[in-house]
Amino acid sequence: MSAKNTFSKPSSLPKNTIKDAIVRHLHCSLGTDENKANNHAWWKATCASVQEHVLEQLRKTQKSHYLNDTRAVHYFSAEFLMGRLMSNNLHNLGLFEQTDQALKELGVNLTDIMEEEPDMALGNGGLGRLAACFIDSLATLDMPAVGYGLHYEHGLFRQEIKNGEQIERPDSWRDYGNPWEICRPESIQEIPLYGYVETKYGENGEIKKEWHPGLIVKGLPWDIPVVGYGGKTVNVLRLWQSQASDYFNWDVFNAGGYVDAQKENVQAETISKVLYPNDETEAGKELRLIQQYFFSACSLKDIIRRYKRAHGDDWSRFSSQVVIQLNDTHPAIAIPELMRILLDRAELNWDSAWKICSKTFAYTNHTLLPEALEKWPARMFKKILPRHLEIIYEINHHFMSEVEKVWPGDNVIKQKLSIIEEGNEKMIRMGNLSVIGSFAVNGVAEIHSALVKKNLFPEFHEMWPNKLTNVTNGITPRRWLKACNPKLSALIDEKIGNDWPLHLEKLEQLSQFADNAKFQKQFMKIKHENKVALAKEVLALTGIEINPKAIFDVQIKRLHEYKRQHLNLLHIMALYRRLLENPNYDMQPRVFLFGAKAAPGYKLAKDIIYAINQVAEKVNNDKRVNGKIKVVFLPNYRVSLAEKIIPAADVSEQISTAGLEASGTGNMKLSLNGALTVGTLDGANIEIAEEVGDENIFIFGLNVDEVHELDKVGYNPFDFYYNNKEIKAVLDWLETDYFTPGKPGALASLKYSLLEGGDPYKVLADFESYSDAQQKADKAYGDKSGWAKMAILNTARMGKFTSDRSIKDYVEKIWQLEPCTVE
Ligand code: 26Q
Repeated sequence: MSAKNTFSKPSSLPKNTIKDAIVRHLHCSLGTDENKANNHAWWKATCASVQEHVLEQLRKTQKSHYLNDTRAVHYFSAEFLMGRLMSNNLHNLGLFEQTDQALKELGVNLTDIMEEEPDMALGNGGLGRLAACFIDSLATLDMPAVGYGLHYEHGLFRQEIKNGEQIERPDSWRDYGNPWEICRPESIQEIPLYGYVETKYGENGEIKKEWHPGLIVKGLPWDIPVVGYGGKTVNVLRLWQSQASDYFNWDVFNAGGYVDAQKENVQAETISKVLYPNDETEAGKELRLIQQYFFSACSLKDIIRRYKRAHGDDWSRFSSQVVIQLNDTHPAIAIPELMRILLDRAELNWDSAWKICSKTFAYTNHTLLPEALEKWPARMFKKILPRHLEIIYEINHHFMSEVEKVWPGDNVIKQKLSIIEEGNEKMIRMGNLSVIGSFAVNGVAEIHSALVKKNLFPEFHEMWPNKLTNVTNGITPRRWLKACNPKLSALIDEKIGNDWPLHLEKLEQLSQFADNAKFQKQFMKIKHENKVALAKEVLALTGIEINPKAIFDVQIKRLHEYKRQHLNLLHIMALYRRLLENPNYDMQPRVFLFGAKAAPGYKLAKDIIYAINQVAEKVNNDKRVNGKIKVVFLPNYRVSLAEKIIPAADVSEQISTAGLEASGTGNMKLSLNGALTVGTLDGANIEIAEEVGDENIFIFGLNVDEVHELDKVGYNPFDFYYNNKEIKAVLDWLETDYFTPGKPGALASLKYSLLEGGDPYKVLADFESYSDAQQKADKAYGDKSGWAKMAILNTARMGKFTSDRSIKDYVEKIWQLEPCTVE
């Protein structure tokens, strides 16, 4: 690949121009003036001025892609967790300092007005944020790319904590308008749903299928410009909003399909109303499948319209111009949808259609958890997408003949590889469909991809040894270092120059200063200042005072048993107990910070949040603790909060049961900002350990093979309960009313899940090793210079984890794109 991207100096404008533009928008777009404007108005006026530059580059980019007839990647994702855009856009355009200065002269503080921007929280967690980092890198590397997804009216719920418990409130990120997005009514698409399939015979006796939908909905696209670093390429993220269609199919009405559709009570507008949390209860499932089809179908139509504009009805070049990356199986329905268009609309024969289709899609897997692999009841497909069900059966039929050639007569293997799961209720396995319909399949970290080959899809790997591959995840250093940690960024600029955001491997040059006492002081002074800033934020958000000299130990991620926030909590309780038993117990003061949303229907996850808050209440107010432990649960964890926590972290908790966290990406962000990882040999932690060196990370616990071995011999959590006094004491403590005065047993579900419940995530098996690793971290922090050296080496050795590297890997191994430069 020839994606040479030399650092081009970001554009710069005289600050008067910026100042004038902001004032002009204040007057002409917002109808206010400098004296009346509040922070919100200043924010909007600043957005509008920035957007002028963005749109100029967007136009040039689109022209350049069109004139060069470029091959492009289309990143299909049900989630894009973009966060706020102002700071990122300013940095990527190279306009941050000048805008800061211009606003200062107007008496306005840029940091304050950036707080006005609501997060675009159109995602659950890692998978959605990965999509956001990837589109940043694609634009930065001048790759022709479009992100496609859903324009949810409500993003992930807003979390409030009341009496220690999580309450979900609607997230209304667009209540006062989103200044970054552009509505494109000229590109509306119409999407069919429900109804029935008619079989017809053509003139030559050939069979033809015609789908008579029962409902047609409109897809209205909203474009969000994605500015690459350096401000040259501006790609788009196109998000679809559903609307009722005025179009009415009278045929179907007469055939009774309308009533059918009404009975389903699917109001077109509800399709893009809410983002589903990642637990998914049976009740809401149907709408989720419709969401998936809706955005996949809109996006495919959009791609085909653009392709036809350049190539007419000649399908022969489609797969050389278009590659579609499926972010998990959520958009996998795009595979039968493209087949439907090629067969029923373009009237290609099966083999020609399949050839195109199977050269167009590639699929990224993000999980090995069996309960997280998507399956849909065949009867639901029949109702909503009757033609797609037929096509899926036919894809499966063709595929089964391939299997027969490799394993003649082997019905066990056929059952395993079939797209259809037989049983009481026939199910469609979206993972199998995705592997069969894609030319490449990747996991998201080395260990995860190895397990995909070995445990998840071993027979597919045997059939197609080159299809399964690895692309290790990455994060954009523009948002996750340059923008969120300006002081450290300035120090790095001073030491090694300012092109590291484009060439993150250059951070390695910092390692020459790792032993330098002066640099250590500078590095740790910045960490301290970031901790002071976070302490202020924590006080404002929770009323809890924390000591910036204490170790800031953070665990920030979705709440899930496999991520083991409860392992962290049990250890905190153990420390508390040690302090009560021995007031002179030797430990560095430590602040344990948690940020996590639990899926609304995930009872035990909510119980863990409650337990953290109840333990916090007790520990924080116990004089005997003498300030040595503080526990803080920060409500409503989201991208913008992560940007405040990460620069202030000393310790990063990455403590999933080995084999269960596909990659993790928070682990990369924290280490990049100089936090030391306490972690298991899981996901990308393994590669982080390889990069930073074993002496700069605290690894503990069972590895993947040992977890597997323990399962084979039979894991009994009671062995650990009875053989480790501390484990027994803290678990029994949970059952008393010590942490929940007047409410004994309020935390008992946690103990139950770890004992009678079988402790499926091996919390007790890893407890002792975890406690030892924490003790090592505690000792290490006592040596100020030693700690500084380790922290510096973490930052210096994170170069591999830039999402630019991930994107270059995708480009080389899968997408085969060429960069297209923009003037
Ligand atoms: C599925 C069905 C119905 C409703 C929701 C969902 C759903 C939604 C989101 C299922 C899963 C997700 C998100 C998964 C996710 O974030 N996975 C994470 O992906 C990261 C990026 O690759 C990895 O780093 C994490 O290890 C992985 O957990």
